[in-house]
Amino acid sequence: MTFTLPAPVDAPPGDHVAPPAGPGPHTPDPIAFAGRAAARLRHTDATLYDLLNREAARQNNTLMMVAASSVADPSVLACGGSTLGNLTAEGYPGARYHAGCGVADEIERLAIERARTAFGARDAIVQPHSGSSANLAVLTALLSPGDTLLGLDLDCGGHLTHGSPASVSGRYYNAKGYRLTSEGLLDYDQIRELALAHRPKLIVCGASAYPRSIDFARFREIADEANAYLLADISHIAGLVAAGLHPSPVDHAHITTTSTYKQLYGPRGGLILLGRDARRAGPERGTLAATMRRAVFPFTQGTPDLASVAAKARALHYVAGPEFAELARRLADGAQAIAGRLVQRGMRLVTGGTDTHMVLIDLRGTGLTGDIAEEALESCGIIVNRNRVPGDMTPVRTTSGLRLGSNTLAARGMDRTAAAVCADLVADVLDALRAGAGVLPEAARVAARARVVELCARHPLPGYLS
Ligand code: DSN
Repeated sequence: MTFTLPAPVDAPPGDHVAPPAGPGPHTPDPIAFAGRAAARLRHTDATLYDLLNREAARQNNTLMMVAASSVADPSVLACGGSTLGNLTAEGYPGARYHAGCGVADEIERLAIERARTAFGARDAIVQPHSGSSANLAVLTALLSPGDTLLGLDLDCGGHLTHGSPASVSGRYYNAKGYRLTSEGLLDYDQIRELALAHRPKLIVCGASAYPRSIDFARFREIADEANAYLLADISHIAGLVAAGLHPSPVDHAHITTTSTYKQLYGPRGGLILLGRDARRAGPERGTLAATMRRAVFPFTQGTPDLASVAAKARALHYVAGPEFAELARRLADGAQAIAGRLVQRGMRLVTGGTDTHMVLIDLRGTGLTGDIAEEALESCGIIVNRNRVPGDMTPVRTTSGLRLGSNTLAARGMDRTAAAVCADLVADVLDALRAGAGVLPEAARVAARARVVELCARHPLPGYLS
């Protein structure tokens, strides 16, 4: 099957047929049916219902401190479970390959407009199923198999899609990696040297485990000098960027990507954003923005998940509003408080602290490994993830570090003081684990669990219980 180039998103609307009727007496409420659906599920599939219930309880009764996670407002999840999930619609607004997409077109245009507003972007593509899908679309659009890309090594905090041999990004392309200084910081001189030596077609900046600010302007200087495209993956810091608490890459990078479920408190999904380079010529035909649209559909994805697009629209509306600025401030303050308290408690942190939501504990020299520490914390209801730290020689499933984040704590309304209490809890468990030579004494586990339950009760997940 061949496809014609989808029309640009900003093409004049009108090439779709309006839906025959608006809401009427036989129109199901797009969201309220969820309550009836829950009852239906309970009666027809009690096994699954119970599992979903257990997961809801687990989330409310544990301290989620995984830096890559957050908690979406229930209205975001409801959009994701709306009737839009029934719609099949390839293509873009005004240029679909199926009938019946008039309302979906309006919703996708709304999501695009909200993404542009939230990030000050000239263009946005809201269909990627995830941050990884967004990155792979960019890679496949800009590189041919065998072309060179330069990204942060996975064991220095890079992402699988930035050139890891475990992913398409490192298997199909000639991936070169840059590393960190001995203090765990990006080394822009080294990145420049590697860029000039290897002449990559694409440089990727952004990270999954890097707690400090990234100088996107410096990356663009290097990319321009090496005649490379620059991709900024801001999946971890998108909320801080939107709130102005971290410099934005949108007008520095040729293309910016992000997942939507971390700091945007949205559904699982991804975005592609374009700034000042949106209208420049792409590598083949049309603008860079048009190239990216084709890269998502039809090159790497088929039908979009339009319910997820609606959920992104909902989350992005919140991101652009005043409450989000407070939330972002709280999550940045919370991470500072966690880092400060952990240092006071004698823990070594990668880079000594944080500029973001993320804190990386270096467990080397403590006698503990990341996997043992992660498991002990989970047994107390504190959810973190084991993570390699720069220079880590342990296997990926063992690791010498822990990665913590403040996104969900902030959403639960926790201020600096409450975040420091969470850090104390982590430190108490790790101290007890060390004292027990890698086995957490039961009394310590019970005491920590009780404090977690009490904290969670005081700071319930927002909007889920009432
Ligand atoms: N990129 C993975 C992480 O940072 O944990 C999942 O989002």
